[in-house]
Amino acid sequence: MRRASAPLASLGLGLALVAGSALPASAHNAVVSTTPEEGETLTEVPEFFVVTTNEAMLDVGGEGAGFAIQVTDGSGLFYGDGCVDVGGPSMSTPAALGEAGDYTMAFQYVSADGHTLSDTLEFRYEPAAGAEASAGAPVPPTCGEEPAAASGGEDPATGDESAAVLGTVAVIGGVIVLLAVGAGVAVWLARRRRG
Ligand SMILES: [Cu+2]
Repeated sequence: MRRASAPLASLGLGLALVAGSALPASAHNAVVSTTPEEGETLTEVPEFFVVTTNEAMLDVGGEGAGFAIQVTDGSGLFYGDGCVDVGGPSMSTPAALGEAGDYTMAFQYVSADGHTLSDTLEFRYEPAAGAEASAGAPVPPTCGEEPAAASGGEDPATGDESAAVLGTVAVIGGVIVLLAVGAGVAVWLARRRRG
């Protein structure tokens, strides 16, 4: 009972901290490194394209909702499989590139404060002669689907509006709980360290 009360009190304090700081904008995650870097010339395709920020990204639900890395060539064709893996402060996607030329990497992530941020960077690809070029797709790839299935107009979207609203409410609630727990743990750890 005595042991449980410290974390619980910390959680309460965490909730209070979150409530008190919810209105003043907290700092956004800042990008600290990317693969490739802005303006870089790649001579071979890296294993992953990566964006790393200064703190953990907010992957509510653990499925990468709101996260994206899109690589396009000079003619607007998309490369890669559309899958994004979020881990702590970084997100990555398996890298693929086509012919030599100029490319753009656009990316979007959810900051620790719940805000969605995006940016783009330019890079160049100059592979050795004979390097294998991946095929580009005319539309952004969707993770888990074959690229550019430009056939039948069947739209698999089924969610109605109330489901979307409920989902939004659930996400906001989840964010608040996560922030509160995080702040509580931080306070608890700080107290432990001090004590
Ligand atoms: Cu923000």
